[in-house]
Amino acid sequence: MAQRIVVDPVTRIEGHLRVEAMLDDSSHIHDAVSSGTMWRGLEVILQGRDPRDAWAFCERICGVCTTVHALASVRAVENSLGITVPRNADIIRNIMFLTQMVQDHVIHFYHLHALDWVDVVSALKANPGATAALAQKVSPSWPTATEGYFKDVAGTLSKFVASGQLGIFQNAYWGHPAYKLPPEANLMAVAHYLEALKWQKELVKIHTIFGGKNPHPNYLVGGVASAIALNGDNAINIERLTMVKGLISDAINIVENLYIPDLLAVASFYPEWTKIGGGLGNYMCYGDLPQNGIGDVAKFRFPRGVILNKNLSEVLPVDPADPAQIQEEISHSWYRYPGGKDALHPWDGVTEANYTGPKPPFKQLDENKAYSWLKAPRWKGQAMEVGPLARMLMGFASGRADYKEVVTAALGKLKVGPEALFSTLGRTAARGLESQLAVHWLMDEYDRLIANLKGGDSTTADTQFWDPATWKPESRGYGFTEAPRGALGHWVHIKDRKIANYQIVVPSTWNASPRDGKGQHGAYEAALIGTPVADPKRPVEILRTIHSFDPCLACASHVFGPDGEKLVEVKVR
Ligand code: NFE
Ligand code: MG
Repeated sequence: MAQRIVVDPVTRIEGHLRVEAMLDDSSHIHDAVSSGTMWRGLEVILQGRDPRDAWAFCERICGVCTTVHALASVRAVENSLGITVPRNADIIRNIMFLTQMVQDHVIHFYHLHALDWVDVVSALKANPGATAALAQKVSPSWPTATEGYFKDVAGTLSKFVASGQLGIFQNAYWGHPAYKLPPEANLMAVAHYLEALKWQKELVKIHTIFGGKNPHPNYLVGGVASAIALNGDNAINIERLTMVKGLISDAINIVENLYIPDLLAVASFYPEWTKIGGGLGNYMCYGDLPQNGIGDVAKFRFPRGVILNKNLSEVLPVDPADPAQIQEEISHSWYRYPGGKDALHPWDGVTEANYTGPKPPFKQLDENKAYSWLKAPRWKGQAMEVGPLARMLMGFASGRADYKEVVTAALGKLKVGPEALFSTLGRTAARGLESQLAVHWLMDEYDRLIANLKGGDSTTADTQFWDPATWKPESRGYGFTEAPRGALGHWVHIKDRKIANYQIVVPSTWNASPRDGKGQHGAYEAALIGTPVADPKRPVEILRTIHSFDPCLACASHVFGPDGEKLVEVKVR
């Protein structure tokens, strides 16, 4: 029967997202609405401040992508002021960036997304001996694959369930027929969920070494806030760097022997999800991981570009500084632009709230009017998907052998062709394959750092333009990165040594964007269309596709209600 399903809030994400899905008579989604339901106004807070401080404010947009806003911010200010950072600073930033990416992807897979595919309650029916045999087959190099170990995990789990306090496993559609894993695979996944949870806090010690803390490590305009003296006692020395190397080795072990085997094992039970959830078919990357300075885009390990209509034979160029390329539209957003304009490049961007939605509590949004706190970013007027799938496709389409190798190996193991990438499962797999590349690049960056230090260069910052007296009266700049969820850009306009305007366009804003003036859907909305929903009261299918993007609405709207009021009407788990 035709009906409208509301999921609000979508959980196991960061921030506040509401999704409305319209079902047709055959219970397929024929249209969808993605709405960011909170507002903060960070871009407004930045106006009038010292541009050297902007990173510290921006970084606190989010506790999930804990460093990327600082990175984009210092790059924007450096671009504006004409600062080139020393080689060590580029490398240390790359190390901090990759550390965050790998941690975030592992957390997403095990802790935010796996429970869409893994039925925790079914794990109670597993035979621990059979689970150990399965685990030995799936990941032969992982040490915990014993009967006794799985018996213990099952015991802990049944105590949770018996007490009625599922804690972190509360609230999901347990027992839903869409869960396809046998009990043993479910138990294995639950055990690895707990192991990954313990490990993820270790990796980010790399941030505490180079940036003093995590989350939100320290950054610096002109370089990094890490003094290095290999044989000293009062700076980062060889003992600390050796610890970094150990943490990277552990990360390689986790990604190769736990994450990737689990990902492929789970994926093999859900082949139908390689045909669902593809969506826009347009992909965009700004690129990152400079090997020869931020200006040498051709040498980035994450390539820049746009792919249109799934056409992998052509990668189009992207220029974040070109007002004709990147614009944010507001025809379906709760904002106002001066002069009634509908689209602005971020250098001229304006953040002025204009709520015109229904008075809460309300039943449904009207997609023909404004319906989100997210703007609608567009590339040359087109909606784009950003993120791990976009990056893997960009590497593949750019002819990069390293990308082709991991993609081809995974497709071979799952016995599917490249078209399977354009799907919900393709998006989820891309995140794992990207982690496989990223974790080895992390070790490469570490080796580059050591080589550079041993070559006698220990400079980590260039402070010649630190003093505002050296700045031009007015300048503009942009900074970018490939955040875990995709292309992230910051644009700054500096005037009289202060921030005159600051605009942030975030990956989840691209992906979760509302419709634009031409009625084009954002990536979430487009990906939901065509999805069959077996039970409208328990729409696990909606969660699978939305979670495959790894939403972060805290980033996306960089904003929340002045009274923290909830705009919630219907609660679906
Ligand atoms: Ni808050 Fe973020 C990432 C940024 S949003 S998580 O990754 O930038 O998409
Ligand atoms: Mg913004």
